[in-house]
Amino acid sequence: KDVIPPLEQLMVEKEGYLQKAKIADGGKKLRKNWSTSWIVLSSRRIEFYKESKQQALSNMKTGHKPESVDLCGAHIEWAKEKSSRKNVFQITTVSGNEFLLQSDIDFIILDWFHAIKNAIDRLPKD
Ligand code: I3P
Repeated sequence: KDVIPPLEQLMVEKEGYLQKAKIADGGKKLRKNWSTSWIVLSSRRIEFYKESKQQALSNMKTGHKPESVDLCGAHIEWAKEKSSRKNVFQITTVSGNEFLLQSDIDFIILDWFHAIKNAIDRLPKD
């Protein structure tokens, strides 16, 4: 166990706070529940932390794991019709998990959209 992933998978490309709602798990619809999440994008995955960055870092030492999303084969698209909020996009994973991400601040959500889209486009589709 404790396999160390390749270095490029450990490289953080972007991190920050966004509003997040998971709306499906394995294709099964979930009740929408928005909350603030600290989000870490690396080349092939996104990690969603429920806590602040500081809290998440201290929890890591105790083996606490964030929700981790494999971006291989994932889709990203704007999802205006999925929320009454502005600036919402959706990530759908191969495993059928669906996440909405949102910020009221236009440049923040645009930066995230392009960063995640670029990461997905660089990955093999399967
Ligand atoms: C939901 C909550 C969400 C809202 C969602 C509501 O109600 O108000 O914030 O999504 O709308 O159903 P509840 O807390 O009772 O589950 P938005 O903020 O994204 O609009 P929806 O059902 O139209 O998705």
